[in-house]
Amino acid sequence: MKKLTLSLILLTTAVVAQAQITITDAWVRGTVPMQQASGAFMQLSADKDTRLVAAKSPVANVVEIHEMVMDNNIMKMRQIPGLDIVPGRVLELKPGGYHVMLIELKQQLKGGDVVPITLVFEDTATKKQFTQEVQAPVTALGAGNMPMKH
Ligand SMILES: [Cu+2]
Repeated sequence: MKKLTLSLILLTTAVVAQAQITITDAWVRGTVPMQQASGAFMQLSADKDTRLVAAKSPVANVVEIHEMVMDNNIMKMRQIPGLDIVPGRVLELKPGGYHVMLIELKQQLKGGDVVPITLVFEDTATKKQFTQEVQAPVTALGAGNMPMKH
């Protein structure tokens, strides 16, 4: 099965160019010492139907894609297998909505730090996976509602 998938990928890469992904306004919420998890947020757009299927970062052992859902009037978050990016529309990852969850943090995330995040995408048509890295600055705790400093 794996062999078949691989040859299929090789076959399609030759004729189809990879989608262009634009990532803007990426940021990570700062943490207090010993905090286990945090969220990363950004805006994603693509010139072809693409799916965000995974993410990784050197600051966390586990990275998941999450959504927020109402469960008995309580906002909860849960893992989802992926997020579709439709050309011409911006997919927004924001507090209270979709986010990239950094779990089992290896270090405290402080304001001014920059967190590299590797996003794994899948071309919806070809099923070909590719990665793109984004450097997400850490927003200090409590600074979320403040205007940007220059
Ligand atoms: Cu989450």
